[in-house]
Parts: sequence; structure tokens; C-alpha cells
Amino acid sequence: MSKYTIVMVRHGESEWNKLNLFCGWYDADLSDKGKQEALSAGKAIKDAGLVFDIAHTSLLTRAQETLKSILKEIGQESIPVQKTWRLNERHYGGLTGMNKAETAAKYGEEQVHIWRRSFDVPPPPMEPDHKYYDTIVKDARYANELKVEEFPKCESLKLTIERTLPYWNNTIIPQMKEGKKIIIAAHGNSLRGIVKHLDQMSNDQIMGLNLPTGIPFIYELDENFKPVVSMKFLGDEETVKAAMAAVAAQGMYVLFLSEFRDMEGI
Ligand code: DG2
Repeated sequence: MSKYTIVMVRHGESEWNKLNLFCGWYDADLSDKGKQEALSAGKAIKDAGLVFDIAHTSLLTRAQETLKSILKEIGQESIPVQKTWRLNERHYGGLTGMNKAETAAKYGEEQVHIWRRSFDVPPPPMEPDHKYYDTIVKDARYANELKVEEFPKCESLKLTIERTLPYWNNTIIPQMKEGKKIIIAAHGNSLRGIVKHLDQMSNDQIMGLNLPTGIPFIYELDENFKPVVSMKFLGDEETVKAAMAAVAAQGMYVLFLSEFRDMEGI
């Protein structure tokens, strides 16, 4: 029997999702489409009659803005919002700022798939001479959270889970036990980590999961926090499937060809 319900949502499309760039800890804003997706997410949550006591999000603007828009739509702007770097997107290291399809054209789709979806192969590290190194490492929002030597230079999904799961276990679960209803607005890979844990997916199974932007999903959990209902999207099946396939296709060479053709007008 289900005892707890929790809602999760990947932020709406960001400016860098739109440009198909590896984003990670770069603080991209929501695109116009992403703002619309956040509004629709709020409407879907409202239609489902869901209300919350506490919200959790990352330190990145795209997730915070998505959450804000949802809470506004459901008239719950005043609930406490807890922000943590532990829910940040995985750190995409040296790939940060590179175009995913172009990277596939250069290094091969297989390599990009490994970088994006393997469980424990991290992307190349972000070195101090990287274009976005200072922007990220010297960002004041991390000053009280992480020492420079603790700062990730890149993260695999495994490493992402190692910093996300303690937050799930030590902060979110105790709040659910107190009867708090929770929403989490975070990122493709920080949420994939939580989903992998909840559904006890193997390292191979998780490789096939691509989370769409801006479509909330629900977990119903039993008294031991085991799923009774897993990843129930508040959206019609076809739309969700197409959105997941589009995320998977971001690392494909053919997308690079079509982006190139669009640019060249051919
Ligand atoms: C995307 C995920 O993160 O990328 O960092 O580029 O959820 O913050 O938009 P998000 C990024 P993929 O792992 O799907 O390539």
C-alpha cells in the first residue's frame, strides 16, 4: 500500500538545452519554451490536485525558476524552499559548453553516449584553463558549500549519486516520515540518480532512461520507501515518449547534420 507521494520534475528547457550544449554546473537560464514548460508543469500539478509542504531544488537558476513558476501556478509560493548543490546537475567537466551533436561528429556517437549515459565513466575533467572554469568555481553560491579542493572537476552518474543520495536519505526521507508532502525540481541526471536508487535499476538499465524537461512525475512509496507506483508522468504517454526520444537524440551525429543544414540554409 502506498504511504508517501513525492513529485519530481526536471526543469524546463534551458537556453543551453536549446543550443544543445553540455551544461552541467553552468548556470543557464530557462529558454522561452522552458518558461512555458514550467507553466504547463504547474498547471498539470494543479489539475492533479497536488499540494506540498516543502520544496527542494538545486543551486542552479533553471531548476529554481521552474520551481518558482510551478509554486506560483498552484498558489503555494510561500512554502519553504530548500536549495542544495547536492541536487545540481552532474558536473559535465571539460565537455561543458560543447555542442552535443558536434561532439558526436568529432568523437563518435558511441563515445558521446558513454559520456552522457554510462554509469561510471566520467567526462574529461574541467581544467583551470577551461572557458567556464572561473565562472563556475568562483561562483559565490558555492563559497560556503564546497572548498576549492572538494569542487568536482567532472562527475559520472555514479559520482552524482554519491552526493545526491545522502540528501535523499538524510533530508528528504526524514521530512516524508514527518508527513511532509514534497516536490523536487532538479536536473536530468540528479533525478536519474534518485530514480535509479528508488527503482533499483541496474547500471545498464539506467543508461536507457532520458528524462524530459518540464514534465512532472510522481512516485508513490510504501512504508519502506519502496515504489508502489514508479515515475508516473503528468502528461500523455505519446508526448512523454517523444520528449524522451528527443533528449536521447541530442547526442546524435545526424542532429549535427540537420543543425548544420539549418545554419547553412540547405
Ligand atoms: C543537461 C543534461 O542537464 O544533459 O547538463 O547538458 O538537466 O540541467 O539540462 P540539465 C546538461 P544530458 O545528460 O541529457 O546530455
